[in-house]
Amino acid sequence: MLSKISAKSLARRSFSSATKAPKRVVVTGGAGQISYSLLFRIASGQFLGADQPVILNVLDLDFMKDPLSGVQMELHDCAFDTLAEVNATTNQTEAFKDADYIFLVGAKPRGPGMERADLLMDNGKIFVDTGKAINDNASRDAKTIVVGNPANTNALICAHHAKDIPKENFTAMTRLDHNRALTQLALQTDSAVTDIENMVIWGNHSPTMYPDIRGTTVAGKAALDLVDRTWYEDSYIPKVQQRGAEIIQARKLSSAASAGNAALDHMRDWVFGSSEVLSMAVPSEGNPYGVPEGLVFSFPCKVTPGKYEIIPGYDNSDAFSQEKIKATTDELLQERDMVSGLLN
Ligand code: NAX
Repeated sequence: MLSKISAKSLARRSFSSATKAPKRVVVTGGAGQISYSLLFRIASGQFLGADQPVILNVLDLDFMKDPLSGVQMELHDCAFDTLAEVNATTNQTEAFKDADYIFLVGAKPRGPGMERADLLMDNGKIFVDTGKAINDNASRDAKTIVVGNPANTNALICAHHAKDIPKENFTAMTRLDHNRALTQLALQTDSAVTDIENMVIWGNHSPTMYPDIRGTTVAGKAALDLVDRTWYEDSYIPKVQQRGAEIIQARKLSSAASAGNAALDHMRDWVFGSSEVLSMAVPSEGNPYGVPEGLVFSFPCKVTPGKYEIIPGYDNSDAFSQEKIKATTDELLQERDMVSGLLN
């Protein structure tokens, strides 16, 4: 049985931007480690700007209500100018009420001996309820990013059950993979990440993703002219694909601050636009690449304020790209088959 912990409205000192109405931002998995980084950045204005008050609704499961209330206390203790209110709750209806922006971070982790299919089903069921709760409570324009794994398929399920909200408002995060790909290329070419343009992650947020540098430039030069093809295929691609596992091995914990950072990048760029080519996992409906419809797939995207579009024109006809894109597409099709009972 879900219960509300508290919903204390803070009497904040006056905003420099008192004329702006607060935006409601929801973060699920609020007591988890990604949220412990993400929440403080949203609250401090790094998501919507220093002149935009936010009301943060932070959701976790009932058994996490004590740690969740501790996070709420710490948010209070920061006295952020942009934080109008912080509500810690274990009640989905309350969390998603009138939400403008939704970060779905919470998910069940893969336990010992658990098969991928079990993980998909267990999390899938969560995202059925979440989709319905968003549908029944959030703003009709609410924009959602799914971070909790398996992120692409969770987003698909969630969008399916939020029947009155446009599908394209549900996305999944491959921005961490994109950022990892940028930095690994910058390190190899002894350049800055800001020198790199046109990086693309195709497909699933999983080890089948395809980090594609065929069109990428580094300070205006073709990336593939600057690196060895063997390095690209045998070192770079596996490094980006397996970076999450590498972090777990080193830190004994999974990526947290970098994941929170990527979620913030994804949502901020979606809200404000960007001149960069960005990787976003988005519904595949109407995509120009022949990826089957009914998946949430990472494509190169152009983002203008409030709107993204899949960028057409990448030539994926070479055998290498075809094989990579097929592998990640097949995996997403298999995931969808495994949860087909949740997509009725
Ligand atoms: P933690 O285990 O630290 O925190 C997860 C929190 O979510 C817990 O407090 C848990 O109680 C809560 N939770 C579980 N189900 C919930 C539900 N139905 N409603 C609300 N809260 C719920 O995990 P953390 O390290 O924060 O990672 C969160 C998710 O992000 C995991 O699924 C993880 O696999 C995924 N990741 C996704 C990445 C991506 O690029 N898409 C990268 C980082 C991360 O691995």
